[in-house]
Amino acid sequence: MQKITLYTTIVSSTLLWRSINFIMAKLKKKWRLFPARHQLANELSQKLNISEYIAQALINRGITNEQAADEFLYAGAEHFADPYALKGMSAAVKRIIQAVEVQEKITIYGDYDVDGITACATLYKTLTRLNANVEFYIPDRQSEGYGLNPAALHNLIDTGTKLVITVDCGISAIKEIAPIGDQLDIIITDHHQPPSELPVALAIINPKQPGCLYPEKNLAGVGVAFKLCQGLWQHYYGLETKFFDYLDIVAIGTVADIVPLTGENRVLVKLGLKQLQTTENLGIKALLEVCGLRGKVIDSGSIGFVIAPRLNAVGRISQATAGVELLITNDANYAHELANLLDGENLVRQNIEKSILAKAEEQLETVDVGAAKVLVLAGEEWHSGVIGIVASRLVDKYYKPVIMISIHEGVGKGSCRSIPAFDIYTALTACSDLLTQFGGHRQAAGLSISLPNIPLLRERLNSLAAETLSAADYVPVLTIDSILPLEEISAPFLEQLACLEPYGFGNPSPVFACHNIEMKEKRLIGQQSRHLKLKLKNAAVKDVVAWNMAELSPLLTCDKAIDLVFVPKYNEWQGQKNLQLIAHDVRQSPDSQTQAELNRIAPDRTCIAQVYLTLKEYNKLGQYNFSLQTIVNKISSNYNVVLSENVLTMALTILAELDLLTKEPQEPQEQGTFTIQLTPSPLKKLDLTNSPAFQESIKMREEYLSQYS
Ligand SMILES: [Mn+2]
Repeated sequence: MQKITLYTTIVSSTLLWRSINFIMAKLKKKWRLFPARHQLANELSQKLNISEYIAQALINRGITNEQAADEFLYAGAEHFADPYALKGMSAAVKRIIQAVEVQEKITIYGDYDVDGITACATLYKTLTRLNANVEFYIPDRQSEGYGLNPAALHNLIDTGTKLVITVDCGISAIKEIAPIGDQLDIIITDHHQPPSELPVALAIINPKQPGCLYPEKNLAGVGVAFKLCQGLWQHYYGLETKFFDYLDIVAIGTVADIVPLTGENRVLVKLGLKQLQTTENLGIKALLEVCGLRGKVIDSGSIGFVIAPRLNAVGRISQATAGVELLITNDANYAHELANLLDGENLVRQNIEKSILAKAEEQLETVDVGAAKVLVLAGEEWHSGVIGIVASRLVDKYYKPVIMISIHEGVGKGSCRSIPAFDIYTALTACSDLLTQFGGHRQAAGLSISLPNIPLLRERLNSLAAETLSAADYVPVLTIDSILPLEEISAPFLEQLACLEPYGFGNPSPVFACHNIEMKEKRLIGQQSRHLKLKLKNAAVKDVVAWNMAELSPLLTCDKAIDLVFVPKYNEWQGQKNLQLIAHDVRQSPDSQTQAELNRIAPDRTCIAQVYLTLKEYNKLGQYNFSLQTIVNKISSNYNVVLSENVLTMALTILAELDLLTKEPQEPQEQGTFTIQLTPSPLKKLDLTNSPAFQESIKMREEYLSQYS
């Protein structure tokens, strides 16, 4: 018995050690600060009456002039482009009107993902309001797959459909459409990349097709469907009538499809989110209630993490039709029934996901994960609708490219998710001789493979990654907009910050950093104590929450200083608004030894203040001429700090850039001596970050630290 216990102790401590090693590796993130553009930020800040830090965030997003910034901050419906600028719009509208007039049966042909479901619902609701005779069709994910298929089209012909309008699919359906001939009119609306040869259809609406001058190329499928609705509405009710009734649905599809939230997409989502908050849509209302979002602030995160997975779940597990039904129903009871169904399906999906994730982690136990460059995992009958999500989770956890392969009847179907440095599509192309089929893009792809080739693929991808990636490519990068003094965070600041929303793909939330903030309390919170809560010894902000970062806790010591990467947010609880920082990363500020090292590289605030005060003391005594060594000696005796002449020179440059002193070589020229005179103390509060040399200094210190962490 004794022996066995000992044995298990050894095994578990080895495992524990491995996992600790792993967590340490995972925690290490590189902090990368955007270059500060003080002059421009200052200019924008004054012209738009916004904080300089907000202006800098705009600049970081490529918005560098007043007009662009104004449009970005206050974008509204006036930025919607004319739907008739889409090639094919007039022809499509004309044919649909004709169908409405003679009550021909129209079928909307959609897709089982959230984009397809919402596109279908938006067009269905619009056509119903225009008194069309309309139905919809969503192919089954498992038995039919994505896009148009001949059997489904023939079935539609047999049941009396005269006009098919596709949403979120159809642009590649040359073969499927060709044999239909004139038995059916087809209007294609899609947003996927068109192939070189387009299908023969009555009209094609796709902003990416050749010859389409529409300015917004990145619309989701639901965005394209919405433009068609807008076009129809304008035809019936004139140019002046705005048609924005279903933007709540449009926002859900646009966020879920992960198209860039810039330009028209951003406006659609911005207005749509507002509409969601007070939605009249019975299905959405019921769904919000089921997932506990009723009455809460709904942002793009609520769509991405709560609403979309539930709509997606029905398409993944059973029938996506229920998703469309939910969005179009006018019956409150039915809406609740469907919302519960979706929620239940999502629970099923979560459980399948958990069990596959557990099996994947089990396989990883037998692999040297630290040494692997690409993780290739395979299992019998892993649910094909869920392996992509599991692959994403593993990428989040291990920060390595992951391929999850589900084996069914001797054939492997895989979902690939990658890290930014590794182009998985190009890598698969290089392995195409091992694959039966593959497709996708840089960060996500799919493949089919025969079983014997799986180990070969693993080997080939690992050596490819070993050749092309460096160790640094496996360190996640945290991009920081600017160093933000906590005193800057105020109600108006947060209001201005909110104008940059909605965040998401293509428009990430601004992220800030601060250094040397004393932390006086830490504790674990939440279920299974997964989250970390910190209390700061700071007048402006006291609370920091670090979601899912409990493992950082042992690395932090109370009553010492920390460095933080964060997003400021109001936390609303029981009617109380409380400012908190949502941490993206936390680390202990460098200890005194590292601090001393840092002071040999570049000056920080304290060091600059010491230089300033020392010079002030001399000037008071009427002394203006110095060698650098004199100042170094004086600072050393005053503060017990040894500065290098280099660092002192940088500090003097920073003070000069802030107009706090003038520094001239002494006349007659004597080697290494200067006349240094302080200017009268400035009245307004001093901002060190206005000095480019100070920015440079921060960067040098950051780089030094990143080598050490
Ligand atoms: Mn889509």
